[in-house]
Amino acid sequence: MKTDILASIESPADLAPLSLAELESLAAEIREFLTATVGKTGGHLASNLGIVEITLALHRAYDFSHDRLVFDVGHQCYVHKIITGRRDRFATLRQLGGITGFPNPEESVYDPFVVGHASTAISSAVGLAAGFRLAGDDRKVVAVVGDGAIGGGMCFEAMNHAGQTKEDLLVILNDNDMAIAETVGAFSEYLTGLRCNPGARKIREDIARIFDSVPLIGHSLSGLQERLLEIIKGQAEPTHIFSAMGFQYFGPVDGHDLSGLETEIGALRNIRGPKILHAVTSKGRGFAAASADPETFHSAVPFEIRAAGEAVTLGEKKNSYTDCFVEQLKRIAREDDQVVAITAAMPAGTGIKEFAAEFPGRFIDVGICEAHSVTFAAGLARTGIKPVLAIYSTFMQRGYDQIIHDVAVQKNLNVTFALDRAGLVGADGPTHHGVFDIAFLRHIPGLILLAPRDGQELGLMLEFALGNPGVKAIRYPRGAPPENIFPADYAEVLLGKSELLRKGKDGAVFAYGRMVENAYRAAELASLQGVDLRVINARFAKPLDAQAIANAARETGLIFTVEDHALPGGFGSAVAEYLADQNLACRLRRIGIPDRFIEHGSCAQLDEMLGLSPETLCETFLANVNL
Ligand SMILES: Cc1ncc(C[n+]2csc(CCOP(=O)(O)OP(=O)(O)O)c2C)c(N)n1
Repeated sequence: MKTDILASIESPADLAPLSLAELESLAAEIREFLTATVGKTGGHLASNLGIVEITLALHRAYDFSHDRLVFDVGHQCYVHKIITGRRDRFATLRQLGGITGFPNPEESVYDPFVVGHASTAISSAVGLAAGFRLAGDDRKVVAVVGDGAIGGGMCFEAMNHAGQTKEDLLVILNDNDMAIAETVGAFSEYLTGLRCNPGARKIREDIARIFDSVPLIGHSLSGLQERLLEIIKGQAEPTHIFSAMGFQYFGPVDGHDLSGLETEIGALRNIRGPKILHAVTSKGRGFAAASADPETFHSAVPFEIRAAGEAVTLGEKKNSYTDCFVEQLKRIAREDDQVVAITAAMPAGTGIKEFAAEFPGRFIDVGICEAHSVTFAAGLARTGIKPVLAIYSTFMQRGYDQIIHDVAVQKNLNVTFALDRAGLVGADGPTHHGVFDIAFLRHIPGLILLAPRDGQELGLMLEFALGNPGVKAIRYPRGAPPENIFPADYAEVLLGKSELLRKGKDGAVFAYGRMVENAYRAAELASLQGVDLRVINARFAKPLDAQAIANAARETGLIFTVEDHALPGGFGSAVAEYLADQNLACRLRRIGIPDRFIEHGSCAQLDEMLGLSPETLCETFLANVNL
């Protein structure tokens, strides 16, 4: 038997000659390789450790340079990347200039789409299958979806569609009973029922045999008898949800049994129409630390392996904006029992897990269902509750119409959106940067948009939001807030009022959210060059502080806006609109994220690259000031 098999895998074709024993050794080598590499780069370890055998079995049964393989979310594509020619570059995973942490067609023909958000794979797979059918192309399509992501509404919409049109596709349901945290929802309980009933498959097969052997059902039985039989069959048939959606259901199978998977997937390749293979896997498999704590190792920070399978994480943990948010939310909730927190499957990432520890009855996890979470918050608010929906900016993109139609149009609902990870997020890259929220919220009538300059101000803004009716969105970034940089006291948070942080006559800098720190530092640097800049913490992108902008325009004749948000439609655009509408003659320089998708890299690297670091901001300030 070969050893060091991984080194010989340049493409999936190299898997074909391997024996079962060699494949099993390869699976073990891949797990070791994954753990060692992700330990250095950080990344989505636990999900990838759980999907090694499924990935190998799929690549043995199909040729995905021709057929198509779509991963849902895409965070579990590392094994796929390793065997599709990217092993040599794997050490650059998620690093600036290196390979991405998600599927990427620019890297490989084996990746049909860029992905990063959940619950899209079945839809895009149905689209591919329909496209191939229309073209008379016999290519096969496979979608891999987790038990967390399948609870998202798009999956049901896609199955509903494919089940009727009978598109030819295979869905692999990778069921590890976990999203990032434990999977929630009734559908998840249903899957647990299937998973935990080892006899279910046998019973189902027996029932199918019995019913198939009843001769000429439609002819020999009356309509009523026939319907009765269908009902009995439906009751005894535990997979009726998938059947009702028009999918043939197979499984549950052991998702780590390579031989079983090969047989099953090989057979399914030849069955036409929509079908689902339910494979049960274990998240973090093969690395004790990750299987013991799959939530932490879902998206792991770099770590060191101490003893066999035992990890230590590196780097000290700093107090983050998320920590400040949850501390402040708990403080307010102690005083106000109407405050209820909602998360869409991100209890740890948003800090809501800690809120739940203190207020278990006032915490709701709706699953990976962002659109629903917004409308659900509207329902709660109608009953007098003050919902706080903590959600990453990028995932809030899923709730756009719901924010307008189900919340804002109602005018008087008290709903607060806590938009975590707003701005650049670093290694997860373009699908995860939260750089569009100001643009997709700013035009909604009545909506109030805030961003704090630090953790303490986040608390003040949260208090303001919960104390005022209507829709409010507070955006705050990933990472640690600044400490001891600004003048110590905080001006009261008043609707549409900014805060003056530094006086100056040569120009005025209006900075928003995380950029207040960088702009303030940049102004200090500029003062060393004899340039005297006013720095304003804008606080509100809507309503704007019209008075402060008008004063700055008249008194300095030069305004800079600084934001870690896309320039089109952002805070700077709002200021430009105001200046134009008021006929205020003033030079304006908008600084922010250009009109393109921003790659992955550390936030500090990206800031530098985009001219948002204190040093690069200072250069722009100096280049534009006329002394
Ligand atoms: C729309 C959206 N919401 C939230 C997330 C964050 N997220 C990434 S992976 C994940 C859990 C996915 O669980 P599952 O589909 O079961 O896959 P597993 O990691 O367990 O293999 C979540 C919530 C996301 N990527 N997209």
